[in-house]
Amino acid sequence: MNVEKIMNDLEKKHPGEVEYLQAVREVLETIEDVYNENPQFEANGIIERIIEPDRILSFKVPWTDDNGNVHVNLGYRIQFNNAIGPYKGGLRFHPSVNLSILKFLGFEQIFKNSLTTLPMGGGKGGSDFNPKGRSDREIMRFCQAFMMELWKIIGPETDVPAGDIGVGGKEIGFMYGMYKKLAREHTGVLTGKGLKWGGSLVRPEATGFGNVYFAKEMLATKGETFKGKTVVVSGFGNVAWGAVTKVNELGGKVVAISGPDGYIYDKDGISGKKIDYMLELRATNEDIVKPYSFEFGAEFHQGKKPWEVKCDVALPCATQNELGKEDALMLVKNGCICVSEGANMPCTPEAVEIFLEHKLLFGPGKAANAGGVATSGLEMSQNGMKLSWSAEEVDAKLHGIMVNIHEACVKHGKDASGFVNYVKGANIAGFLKVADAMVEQGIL
Ligand code: NDP
Ligand code: 2IT
Repeated sequence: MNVEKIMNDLEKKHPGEVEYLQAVREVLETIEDVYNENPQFEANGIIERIIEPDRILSFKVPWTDDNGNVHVNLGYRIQFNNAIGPYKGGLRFHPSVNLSILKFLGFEQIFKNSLTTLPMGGGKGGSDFNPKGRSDREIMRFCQAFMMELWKIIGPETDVPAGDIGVGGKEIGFMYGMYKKLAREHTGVLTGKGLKWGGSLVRPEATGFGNVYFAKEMLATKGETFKGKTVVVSGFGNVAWGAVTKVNELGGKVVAISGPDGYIYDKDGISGKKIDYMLELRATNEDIVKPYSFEFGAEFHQGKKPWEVKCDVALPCATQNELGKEDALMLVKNGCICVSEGANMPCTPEAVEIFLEHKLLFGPGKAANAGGVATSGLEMSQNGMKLSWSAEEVDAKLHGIMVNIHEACVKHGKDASGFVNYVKGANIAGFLKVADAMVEQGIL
């Protein structure tokens, strides 16, 4: 495989799609050896076929605000690869959404879903709609308008969307309602549904829980646990909330958490009712973390990232490329031993290089945050069987899946010195299964 030639060709076809090109390069660079050892991959054009999505649906979403003004947003669904199962992946509503971001997310999702061991292909979608400051009725009208287009290409055996940034239980509810009306059927076409109409227990907290389970496995390879560890988390959304909750359960102390307004440092630890308070703040759509500093007497660092806080474990859980080289150097200098990505691609390639160079335990998103989509897969199973499992059952399965993903990363990522490069391990383990399936199914 000639990585530079493939990347040059891809860049010519998709100029300026920075995030997409970044995600593809990382995978190609780490699977190169395995690819070359398996001539059937080259003979079947696996790389050329896997780096381009099967198809992209792009549509306009017209909707009316509470004052009667008309707005038009862009909507997308990227069906990337369905070699091992129906397309599966979240929907993101955020003003920054564009094709490059959705293609990077859809591409990552192929390997992440493969790692879960469940039969799910890769996809992603979303819109540049900004839900911030919008009323519930405005969000409902937007979600309905979005689904009027999306429903044409999704289905429980075809493509199963879920949440991501800006899309939680409320938005899934509105979209599901419209799908049900249009398709005239009550099926598991979306995951992250409400518990009363087909959702799975533990799905809301699954990504954060899974991320901490993965970090726990990484720590165990060094004879360490979360007990007494100081932890720093970025973002305060669905994933960060689950992660903070689980760190507390395992005896760790979260001393910093961030929002777009900056971060708070709480030396006493963010736990119990403080977590509930953060959730309330988020629901108000105002400053996310600043009011916390008044309520609990914590320090507020406006416009700053939390990576300057001394910690043992860092969990970036906000968005892509939020942790750069300087942040990585700061974490290393302060003695951080483990970084586990709750978000998708939150660490820049330069930051990842520093973590690997300094032999930190570094869990890449496609392995470390796979607990969310894995539990979506469990929701699909429950929908298919028309029954529901208890929280304990789902959590036990989620935990087992994260342990297996960790094992797969170790198997494919351990070098002669015993150091585990989890980036390499995750990419190889995720890739092999999809590539084998593509070879067996012929050129399509
Ligand atoms: P949420 O919308 O619940 O929270 C996202 C958080 O990140 C919020 O605090 C948000 O602040 C902040 N944020 C979003 N975009 C930006 C930006 N461009 N710059 C700075 N801050 C930003 O999303 P999730 O918690 O669901 O998702 C967080 C990350 O985890 C994403 O990378 C997502 O792809 C990934 N992920 C999510 C999964 C899931 O099941 N939900 C599964 C696996 C990965 P604000 O709201 O103020 O914008
Ligand atoms: O990035 C992700 O894995 C998600 N947003 C969850 C996808 C899903 O289908 O549950």
